[in-house]
Amino acid sequence: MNEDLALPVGTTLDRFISKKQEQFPYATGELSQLLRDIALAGKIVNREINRAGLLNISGAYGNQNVQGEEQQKLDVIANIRFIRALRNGGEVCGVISEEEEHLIDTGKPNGRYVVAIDPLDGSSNIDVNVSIGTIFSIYRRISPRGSEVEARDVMQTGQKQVAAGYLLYGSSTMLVYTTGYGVHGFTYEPSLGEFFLSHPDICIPSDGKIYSVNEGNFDGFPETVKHYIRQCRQRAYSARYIGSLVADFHRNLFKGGIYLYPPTPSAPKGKLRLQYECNALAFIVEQAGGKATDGQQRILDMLPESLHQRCPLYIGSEKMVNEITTALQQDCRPAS
Ligand code: AHM
Ligand code: MG
Repeated sequence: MNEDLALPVGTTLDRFISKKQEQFPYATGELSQLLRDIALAGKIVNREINRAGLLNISGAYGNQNVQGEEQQKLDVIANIRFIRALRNGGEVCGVISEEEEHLIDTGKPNGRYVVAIDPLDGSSNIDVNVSIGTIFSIYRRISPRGSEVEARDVMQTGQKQVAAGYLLYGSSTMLVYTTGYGVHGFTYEPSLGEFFLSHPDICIPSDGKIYSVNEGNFDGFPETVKHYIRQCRQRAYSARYIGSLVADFHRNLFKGGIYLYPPTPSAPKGKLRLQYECNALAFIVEQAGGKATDGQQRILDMLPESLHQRCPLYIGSEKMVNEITTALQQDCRPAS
């Protein structure tokens, strides 16, 4: 018999999560269930994304779909899907979303966790069939269970994350996550409707030859960043910039590289959001052996001051992030 014909299909996300939970005798299973809820919402959003072109066609005929509902932009749909899943699950008492101005009380005061989410990241790529993603961070609440969620529950430093991950809707759909014990990647098999473990124990190369930055903003970057980018060019590094953070990050995670979103005069704190974008990817990259800073300090040490706080981001292979961070820190040292 040809062995290839009967290859095992592998480990499902569900099985993997259950197995990991068994290693912790006191685990209640709530975090596991929460990860499953997010994966399920991700499958639904993935389906919507794959039909996006068709939705737009029907949208052109009166902006209504077959159910008579208003056509909505995909980022709004994704926001609704994820928040609904988190609300229904019962493990989450509060959610903050890039798409929502205020903290959302899920009405589940017994929920042990709070979630920060960017439901659909890569807004400029959403309508044009280019890779986009979902980014999430999970924290244990600080306020007592049984009470209403409070602002302090969602204003924790990134190092307090108990889990973080992203979904990448690319040439295939992937879910990558960490609970602080390594980073694991799962690929979606649409015909079976399951995520399968495809990339266990992901490690980022300690150095790389890819730099990812919007060079259209070059003239507005700090001199030190300009100098770093010029060095990348002189070393003949490859410039790769999709404009979807998840996709750019994911490529660099596997190939080695650095993603930069520096401050500019029009965005003095950069563009990316500490709570929905930077923290989750910083947790993942550190777990994979890489680094993430805002140019001065570790992203995971930053205490958020407001819900939609922005921060510069330098993230990726350790040596590359060290090089630019050291240079930026020197800029800020008082002259002796
Ligand atoms: P978004 O949350 O509105 O999608 O913005 C975040 C995105 C990132 O995915 C991407 O890396 C960056 O914005 C691109 O910004 P720019 O177009 O300024 O290069
Ligand atoms: Mg975003």
